[in-house]
Amino acid sequence: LDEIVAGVLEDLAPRQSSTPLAEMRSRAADAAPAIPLLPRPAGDFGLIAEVKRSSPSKGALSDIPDPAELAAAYQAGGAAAISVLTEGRRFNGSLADLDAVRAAVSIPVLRKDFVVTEYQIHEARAHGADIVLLIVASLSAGQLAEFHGLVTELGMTALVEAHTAEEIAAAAAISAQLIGVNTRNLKDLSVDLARFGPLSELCPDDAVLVGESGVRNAQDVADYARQGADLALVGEALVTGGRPQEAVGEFVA
Ligand code: IGP
Repeated sequence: LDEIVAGVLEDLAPRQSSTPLAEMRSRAADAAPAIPLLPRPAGDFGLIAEVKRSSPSKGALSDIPDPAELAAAYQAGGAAAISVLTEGRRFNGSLADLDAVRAAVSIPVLRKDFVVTEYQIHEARAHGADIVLLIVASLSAGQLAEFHGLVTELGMTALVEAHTAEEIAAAAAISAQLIGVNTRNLKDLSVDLARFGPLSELCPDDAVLVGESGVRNAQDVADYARQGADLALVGEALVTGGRPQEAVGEFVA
């Protein structure tokens, strides 16, 4: 994680020198208002469908559709929101992908990146993001509280991602409304959906819960739902399955 964050900061430097923070702040303030994901309709299970080109565990995903077309298919299939990877080095994502997806859909869009500076939050909003991922494991308690406050202040929703009981306690401490439990082990990249249930029980009762990673099919989505998830975040299976619209429909049925 430290290595990924170092790369993220290196890639950020040239952007920040061409568009300084003050300018990015004003672009964020001028952007069309964020589209709310919350509250979710009661009893309605939702899918956050991800645009993903590559991953550290699988490498480049082959024959992936154009991000705008993929996102439009997700929306047509009934996705609750679209996640777009913008991290460049490991995931081969970009802000251009975020722009393309934003232009293609009217549902909430999540900027999925390793957010470690205030700048990236203004940048997300300036590029039309409605939701920003905050990964507890990559932030201090002070940064988590500060960034969560800024995301909220800009009218966006924070998806606070946790992997462990300690990280869920940190999410609860800032009263996160949307908590993602990532069932991928960050050290060995293995996925175990059964990690969701025990961790979800530690979350505040009023938080909306997202099961993240490892979904291969509708049964896996049902597995997250059975364990108490309100939403599932699905990348690879939708990107590589060849029928994104139909798959989203099947996964939320
Ligand atoms: C999607 P999958 O196994 O469906 O492709 O996983 C998503 O959970 C994964 O991309 C993810 C991620 C992250 C990526 C979850 N948390 C943090 C980068 C950073």
